[in-house]
Amino acid sequence: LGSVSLLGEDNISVKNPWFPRHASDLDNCNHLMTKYEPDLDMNHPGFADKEYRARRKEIAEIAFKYKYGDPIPHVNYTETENKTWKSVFNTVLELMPKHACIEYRRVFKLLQEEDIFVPDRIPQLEEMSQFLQRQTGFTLRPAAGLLTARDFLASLAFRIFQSTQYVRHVNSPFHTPEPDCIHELLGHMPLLADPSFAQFSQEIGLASLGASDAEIEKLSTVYWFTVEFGLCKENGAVKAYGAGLLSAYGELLHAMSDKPELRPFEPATTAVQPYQDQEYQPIYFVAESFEDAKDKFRRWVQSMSRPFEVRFNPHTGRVEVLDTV
Ligand code: TIH
Ligand code: FE2
Repeated sequence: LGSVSLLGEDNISVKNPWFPRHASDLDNCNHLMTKYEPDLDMNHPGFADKEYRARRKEIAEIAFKYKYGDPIPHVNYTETENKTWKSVFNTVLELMPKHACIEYRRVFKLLQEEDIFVPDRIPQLEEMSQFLQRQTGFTLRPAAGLLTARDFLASLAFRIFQSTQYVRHVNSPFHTPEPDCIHELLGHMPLLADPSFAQFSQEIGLASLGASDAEIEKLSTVYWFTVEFGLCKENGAVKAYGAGLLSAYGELLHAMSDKPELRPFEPATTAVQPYQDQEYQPIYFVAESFEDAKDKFRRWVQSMSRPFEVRFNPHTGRVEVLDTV
């Protein structure tokens, strides 16, 4: 008999599960989910478009070759891709003053002042990564597509956001069921440049390291209803901060109409709310503020079963593990 280790429900060692301890370990955290790939999903607008599929492959190659520390390679976006960006960008410009939270609006303006957000061209991930680094220490790394929740959440622990770099199909500019760089750039980037939101994102990431499969499911549900589709209160009104709303004109208007149900954000119940990603959400959760969401989230994370605590050491860039049992 060899050494005996304690195994959890998913057969990984409970006391010593592998998870990334440093940003360079994320080179091993880019497993893809294939459910929405244009090659495999007959409903994808790019399914019958050979040229689109070839373009997706070309851009995905960048992510497959990418290693920690590399600058993110430049993509020469085509006229069609830039046109798609422009139409989404213009709808955001139009809807943002009324519906986006103040944190989003503040950074959006900054990005315009720095000429990173302009109507005529898609920002490059590398320039965006450098911008974020100056604001909150977040950086980007290119992702080939939708990642597993475990890999995606793990990167957040290091203030790294794995971002797609390809563009949605020109025939569906205002909503896509899979992430694309327009969603990442217009939806996620402004909030990742907000200090309080950046902290919240990192804490979801830290909570995911070494968590069980069941807990990863709960954390990704919380992520879904906050970072992707969250609403928050602002001077008595309801505003959007979720990236999936801010990058999708149709869903933003749906969220702001009287059709969906709005519930208060409460991690324990939000975490078990079933969700789908094919159509607009029937339910949204409303946070009092980022600070309040963070407080509630922290208290809830304490109830997780992980037999250790983790902490990010910003001086070394390493995650330290503290035994609690
Ligand atoms: N539905 C969003 C959009 O069209 O921009 C993209 C996604 C958000 C969450 C998952 S995919
Ligand atoms: Fe997203």
